[in-house]
Amino acid sequence: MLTRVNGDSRTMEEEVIAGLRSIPKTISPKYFYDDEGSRLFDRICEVPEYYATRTETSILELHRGAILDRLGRDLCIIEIGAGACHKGRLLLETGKVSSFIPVDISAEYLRSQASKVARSFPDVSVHAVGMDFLVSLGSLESLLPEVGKRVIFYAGSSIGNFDPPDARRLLRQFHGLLRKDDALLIGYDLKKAPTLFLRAYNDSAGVTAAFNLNLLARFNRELGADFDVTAFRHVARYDEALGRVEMHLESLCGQEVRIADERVPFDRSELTHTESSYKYTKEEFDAMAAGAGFDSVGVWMDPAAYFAVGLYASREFCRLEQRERSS
Ligand code: AVJ
Repeated sequence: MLTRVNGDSRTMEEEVIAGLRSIPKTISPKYFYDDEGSRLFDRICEVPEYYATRTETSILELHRGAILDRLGRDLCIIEIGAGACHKGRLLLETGKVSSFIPVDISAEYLRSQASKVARSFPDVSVHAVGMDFLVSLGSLESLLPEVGKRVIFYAGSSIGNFDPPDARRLLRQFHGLLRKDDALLIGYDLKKAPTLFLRAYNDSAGVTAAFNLNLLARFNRELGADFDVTAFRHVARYDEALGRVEMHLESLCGQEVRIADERVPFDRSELTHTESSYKYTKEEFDAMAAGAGFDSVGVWMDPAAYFAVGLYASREFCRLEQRERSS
């Protein structure tokens, strides 16, 4: 079964033009994932330098039994940004899950993947939800089962795309869907030697560069823009003070680009910020989650401590509100 939820949001055209009119220029990373971008992201997950997906999968494969044992049986897994549902499947394979609610903005793709999941796990009730969770998360509430423990599953260090205040707000929204002792299971990328980040976001096969530049090609395809993709260059760097990898597109010359009916000037060497990917220590992440109403239950890492999967229990909401009032 698929439910679609349409929230009001600005169109891609409005949002892209506003971002390119701001200083510095920015483009939201959510626009990476058209069909071509999703395909390129899958290829990023295969390049040797990009450790994140591979490492998270190995953590889940090794520890999923122990992780879910902390929660009991008859779990309801709500996977946010589920895509191909590969990681959700890893949890369903434990046999401890009775319902699975994958949520993704690409409704059609999600429908086909979710029906495959339903066929593989006939005892699990599967209900796919096609929506932009940044716009409509609240409308999930009416779709969640009353019985069983709810587990929001947000994998892949997608949380890293948000500036910490926005990340905390998103965690708080997740908290709003949970009752006392329901859980959040979340993957995040750990702080480590900057050279490892630089390699991971500047892979030698150039797949990350193609992924970044695909934004411009997508705007040419879908917004009738006239970007010369060869006149921009992929840049990735690590800002140690902010604890984030940044991706940018650098204009290689002074140029003017048309998008819809607008003309946007770019200076030579001007950067357009296309993605942040925040890295955390366990302590930093626990503190942010605590600020959103979550107590740490456990954390699992790979032996090299590249990546972490954290399990958090939701405190009751009234206590959180009291704490906020008193602080
Ligand atoms: C999907 C946001 C987790 O930040 O590492 C990979 C996206 N960008 N290579 C990340 C990404 C460039 C990825 N996330």
